Amino acid sequence: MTLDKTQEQFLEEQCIVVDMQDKKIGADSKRTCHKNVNIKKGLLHRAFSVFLFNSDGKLLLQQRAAEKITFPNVWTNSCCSHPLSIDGEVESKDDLAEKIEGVKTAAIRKLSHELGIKEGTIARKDFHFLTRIYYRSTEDHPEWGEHEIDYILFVRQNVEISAAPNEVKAVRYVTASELRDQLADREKTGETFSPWVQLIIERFLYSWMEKLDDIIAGKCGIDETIH
Ligand code: DMA
Ligand code: MN
Repeated sequence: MTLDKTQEQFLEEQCIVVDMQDKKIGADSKRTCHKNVNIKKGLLHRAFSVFLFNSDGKLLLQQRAAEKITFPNVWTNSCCSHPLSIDGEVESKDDLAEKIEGVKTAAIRKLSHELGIKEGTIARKDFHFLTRIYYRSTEDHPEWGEHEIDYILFVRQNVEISAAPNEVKAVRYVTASELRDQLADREKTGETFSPWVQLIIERFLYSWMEKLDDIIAGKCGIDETIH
């Protein structure tokens, strides 16, 4: 199968390889990190998932572009990617606060790249780290999968979106109840959702949305557990 040329270039990005405690043990290409053969040997990398809400508390969903090599066309959370093994995104010592700062830098970079939200639009302090989720999927595609420690970031801000067509097919804002209905109706509508967003929605998201005001006010503290 031929891969999209633009997306193929991104396969050379250097992801941060970690152990099960999220301690950095090296770097490897996005290509190597996402091949099921390597995942099955235990190769694990760091990622992030941004959940962006507007001032009404509606969540921004994105549908991934058909060109995406991993998980094309599926609906997922606002923006996902990986902090890279580059200055400002990788930590110098095994310190969670420093890792979170690196993830925020990567999130700012990808919100701009995927959704056209210019750097500086969302202040660093307005990204609220909630927790880390360990996640693995090798069943959706014969060749490509995911195996990550995923940093969850919440933002509530109205933003102007100008999506990159090679990354994003569509976007929409949903309430919690609309999201419930859309998941329940997916056989009927033919929409598909990413396996990680399904896991996060089922296990965590609705209770987080109920306390969105407290999360955004910084009242919930940092969870050091990896779930
Ligand atoms: C990977 O996101 C991150 C998660 C949490 C699955 P992605 O495949 O969208 O990465 P990228 O945008 O860098 O291709
Ligand atoms: Mn990944």
